Amino acid sequence: MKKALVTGITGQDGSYLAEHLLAQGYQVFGMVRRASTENFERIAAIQDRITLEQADLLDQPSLIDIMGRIQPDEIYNLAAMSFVPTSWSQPVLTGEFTALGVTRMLEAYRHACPKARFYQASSSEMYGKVREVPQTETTPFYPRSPYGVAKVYGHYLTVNYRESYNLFAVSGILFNHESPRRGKEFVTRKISDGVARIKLGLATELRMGNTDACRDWGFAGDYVRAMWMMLQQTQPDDYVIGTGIAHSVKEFIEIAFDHAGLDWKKHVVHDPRFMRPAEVDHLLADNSKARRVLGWQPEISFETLARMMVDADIARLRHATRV
Ligand code: NAP
Ligand code: F7E
Repeated sequence: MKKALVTGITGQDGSYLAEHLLAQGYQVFGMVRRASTENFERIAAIQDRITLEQADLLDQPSLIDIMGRIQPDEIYNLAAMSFVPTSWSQPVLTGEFTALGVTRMLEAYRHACPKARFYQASSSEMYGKVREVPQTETTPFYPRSPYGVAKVYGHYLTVNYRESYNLFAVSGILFNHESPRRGKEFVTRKISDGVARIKLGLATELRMGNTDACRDWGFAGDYVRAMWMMLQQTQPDDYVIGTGIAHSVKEFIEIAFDHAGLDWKKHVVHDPRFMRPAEVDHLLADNSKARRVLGWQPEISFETLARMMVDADIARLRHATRV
């Protein structure tokens, strides 16, 4: 039985990846940081089938300790401070988690279990103010937030450790991916949750920032398959993962409100508090390498994703409030 260690297992991607790995017959170990209250909502359904280990990206000895004890075959480094606006208000902590955290993970890996395979969660935010359209594995980076800058560091460090120490370390450059498990501050989930609240009479308006921004949005369940596929190749390499189709925030709003039988113009209010100091205007993936080499392709469309998220939030709030 293969062993996988997943950091960030309590997050959106970690929970879907853990389910995928269990379905492939892996023994799954999840790294969690100590908190005064448990934060296991997303992994509640699989908690009795996985092993949780306490460690922290800020604490080098704890990382060496869990990798040394578990001796994983595969390591998926998904843990990070992942919300872009917080990276301006907490830039130093973002650097510690999202940049230096990768160094600590790679150091633990090369000393404690160098025969393992390592996945780093890189991001389309590295392209920022894009240098070419669509973006490929060779498009130069131009990050627009402390988060994007930190991810560029983690990306190049992963490449450097692969080349310096001959490790099987790969970097997945994933474009935005969403699901009913997405954190509620990210734009898609903010909209689906807002639509559900308005539909059930719990709210009347939804306050939004820049609705002209465009992203290449996919479904998180499809994207964790790509992470796993990258670690099954004969050679370590980096891959862009996205759908190849971009949509605006406004389009997501229209589909989500329409699906609930609501007119978005009556409810959506512009709020400058949600504008960013530097914006990423338009991201679009060229996923041809992933399709060709990995045989990966996305299954869930943008429209299906938006409707799935609205349905899930309406069902969740109906259950919670018995409306
Ligand atoms: P998420 O839902 O925000 O989850 C982040 C995870 O990191 C949580 O489990 C969190 O634990 C953990 N974490 C944060 N700081 C930690 C620390 N100091 N020590 C240990 N664990 C820590 O993020 P996601 O959407 O699943 O994304 C997964 C990864 O992919 C992240 O690295 C993100 O930056 C990257 N990424 C995401 C996307 C996307 O569209 N979703 C696209 C490209 C790249 P707690 O539960 O304790 O907070
Ligand atoms: O914003 C605009 C906002 O916060 C998307 C993370 O997973 O994907 C994510 O980063 C767009 C931006 O995601 C609101 O200005 C408008 O242009 O959902 P988001 P993100 O910043 O693209 C990448 C790939 C990651 O790696 C990150 O970890 O939507 N927008 N109005 C808004 N965004 C938010 N959050 N809230 C608004 O009210």
